[in-house]
Amino acid sequence: EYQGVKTGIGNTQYSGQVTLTTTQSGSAYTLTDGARGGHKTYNLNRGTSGTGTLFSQSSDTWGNGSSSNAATAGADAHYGAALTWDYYKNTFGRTGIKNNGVGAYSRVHYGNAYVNAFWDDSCFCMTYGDGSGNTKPLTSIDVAGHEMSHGVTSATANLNYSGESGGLNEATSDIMAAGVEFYANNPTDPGDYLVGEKIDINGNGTPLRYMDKPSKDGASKDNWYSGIGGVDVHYSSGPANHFFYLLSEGSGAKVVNGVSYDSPTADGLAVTGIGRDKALQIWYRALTTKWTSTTNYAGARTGTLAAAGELYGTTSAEYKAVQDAWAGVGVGS
Ligand code: ASN
Ligand code: ZN
Repeated sequence: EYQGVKTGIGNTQYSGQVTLTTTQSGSAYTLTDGARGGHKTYNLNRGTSGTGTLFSQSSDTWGNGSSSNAATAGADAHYGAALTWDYYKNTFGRTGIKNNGVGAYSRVHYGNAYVNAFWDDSCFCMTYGDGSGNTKPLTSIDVAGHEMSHGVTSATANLNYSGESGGLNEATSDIMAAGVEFYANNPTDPGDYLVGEKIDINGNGTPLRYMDKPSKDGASKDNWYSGIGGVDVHYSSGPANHFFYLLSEGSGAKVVNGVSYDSPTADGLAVTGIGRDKALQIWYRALTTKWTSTTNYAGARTGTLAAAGELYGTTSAEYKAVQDAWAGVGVGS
């Protein structure tokens, strides 16, 4: 019987109509991405264990844009996984989460009205709940990029998920999520320095996190302080997210893709941004070649400076911007 890589259509909830890489097997199509390590997307149908069933149907058009159609979340998740694969491959030359060419798998419709998504190293898989009222699945591009990047962190620096290293682990996922979202260049979900702006987790349209001024979420820290290692890793990520924003875009007011940002600095001094692409290269190089499981904020500064020195030279504007952006969030001087 015929087997082959196909290009299907996804009618997603958060990203409009997209193309999906699928597999034809006889008369059926499945959400199996033969172009990206065989990444498969499964329907848990509200279960919480195993893999449920591989999405399979007689047509290669998936979902209808509404959460009431089970394949819609499948389309969003399959698309997000493909984007994340392509982003790492084309931005950093990384082929898959472990850089071994092997795809992970996704599970959607986890539990009942489960308002979270998570990466799990032990199954090498990612899982999405359906959100409040089972109508807001957590399958947006940035959440996919965030969760799969936890797998990349595990496979590289393996930053411990507590204390300052835990904040750096969380920030790495937020930073790479922004990278994936900008890379996608999707008109329905343009790139931004916000996390979770599509999934309405607060019920009032606000995002989960803000990278220009993390404290806008009411809990995240804008700047490093002694003792920040004692707060939840999703809030101690703040200074690193803030660093990344400052390094990319610089301090002060700015509009990017129609979103207004205003990023103050801890020391009141201006930071001149070097652009997101260079900032991502510096962060990724530090993550994959400088940091270890116990790296703290001081070590993150040292590692990103070493990375910037190797990439651009120690007398470069990029190196100085890394120094200035860390000073802007209270790390080093
Ligand atoms: N969605 C959460 C996160 O990726 C799950 C967790 O707490 N690890 O951070
Ligand atoms: Zn996370």
